Amino acid sequence: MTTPGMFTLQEIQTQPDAWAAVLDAVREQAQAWDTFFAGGKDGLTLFFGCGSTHYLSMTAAAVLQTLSGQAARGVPAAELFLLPETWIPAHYQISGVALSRSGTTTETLRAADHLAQRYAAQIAAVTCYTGTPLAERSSWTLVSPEGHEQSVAQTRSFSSMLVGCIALAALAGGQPGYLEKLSALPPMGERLMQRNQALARTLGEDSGIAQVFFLGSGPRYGLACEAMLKLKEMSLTTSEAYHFLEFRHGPKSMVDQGTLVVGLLSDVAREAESAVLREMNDLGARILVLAEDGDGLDWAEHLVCFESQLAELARLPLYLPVLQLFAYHRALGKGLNPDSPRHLDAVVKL
Ligand code: F1P
Repeated sequence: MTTPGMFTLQEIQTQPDAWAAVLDAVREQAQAWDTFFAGGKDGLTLFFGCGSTHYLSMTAAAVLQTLSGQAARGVPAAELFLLPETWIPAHYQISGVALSRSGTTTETLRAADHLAQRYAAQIAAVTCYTGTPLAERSSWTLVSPEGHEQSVAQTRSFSSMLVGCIALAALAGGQPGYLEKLSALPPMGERLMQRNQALARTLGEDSGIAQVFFLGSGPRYGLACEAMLKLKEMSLTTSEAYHFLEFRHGPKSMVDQGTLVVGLLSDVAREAESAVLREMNDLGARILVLAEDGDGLDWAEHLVCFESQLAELARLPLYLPVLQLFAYHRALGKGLNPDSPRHLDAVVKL
């Protein structure tokens, strides 16, 4: 017998195992990926996907560029075959990294074909299934072996593909030692969920929250978008994502007592980001902060601390589990089934 949300909860809770499994997969394939990244050195690497995997593409590109210095962008897959010249500069050697849980989304396959045919791009993929049409099109394929899911909304798949992308970026940046640091993530993810499950539930069941804004900058912007999508898909809640300082330029007019602002705080821009959150707090919003530690954040009503001691990019996956749990509890609180969101299919096939 299945109960509402059963699969989603199980997938969220088991994601640390999927992180460990994808790191093993990267270690096994490390040499093969060297050739992919060598090809992208003097060109532009385009990460692309749809929905969750588009948001992953933005974070993955930011991480690759930061760790390796190689130019990289995250792009919605359809843009690459509908409006390619708006994304692809002339005379650049293009490499493509297709991101797709299923490996069967039509737009992602078309984008891969278009890049290969029109731009002679080398194509790689990060996915959760073997033997897919996407894998057939890719000369390098990283499969997150435990990333597959029954639920429509991506949780374990997304975060495990993210761990895979960070590990690959570290290899591209000539930092193989980074993989050992990433190995610390699974137990940290477990602890984080244990410590914050009550908070996720309390916030999720709080019917005083009518709308949620997720703020994240740099590589955290894609994660803010993904958290926003999770809340929409599972719980049909009005939610939006912004870069931190963008929020002052208009969106803040939406803030009221029924607003929760979630800040995915960085180390590097922490002061400027905290100032935005404090301002929104003063305007009446409730605040949830996710940060490495609680220094200077005692004013925040809700705080999730990682205490990971990991480099900023290595700890990116830790932003996700508590926000996924929040979406899950909010869905259940509203009488919805987070396993099968309204109007959605697991894959969009055109
Ligand atoms: C991408 C995706 C999901 C979304 C939706 C449809 O699929 O857009 O992110 O939740 O249900 O598919 P994929 O290409 O990553 O398999």
